[in-house]
Amino acid sequence: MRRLVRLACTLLLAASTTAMADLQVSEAKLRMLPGDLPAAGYFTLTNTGSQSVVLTGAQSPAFAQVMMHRSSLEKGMASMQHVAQVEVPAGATLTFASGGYHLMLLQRQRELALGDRVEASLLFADGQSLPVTFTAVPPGAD
Ligand SMILES: [Cu+2]
Repeated sequence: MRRLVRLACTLLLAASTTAMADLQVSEAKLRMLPGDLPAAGYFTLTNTGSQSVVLTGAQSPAFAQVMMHRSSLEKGMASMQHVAQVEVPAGATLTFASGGYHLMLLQRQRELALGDRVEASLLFADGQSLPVTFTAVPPGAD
């Protein structure tokens, strides 16, 4: 029985590895602000697979907390909402960028300098996670 369970786990792992190959991340950048202000995470996520995926958040060992937000302009006022999940349909590209979806990363766990590479994972509703390397960029960078 134990062996069967282990086999099942191995198969599941193999399956999830295949599915993750259908997701591509590019342009992963962390816009750094001075002091202990939160950093903003931007990236482009493309789902090249045949099934939709649901992004539920992210985590990074370099930050105590990572939240998913969406900025919008309402009647000329900029506001920011917490986002619990974002669906990425098959074949679609989701962009996290200034003025729209972004990650908000709080409480740095170590010193970060511009140009540093910061490891993080994107988390999905089915339990999978996708490793992403962000590059720390200055506040004014796109
Ligand atoms: Cu935010």
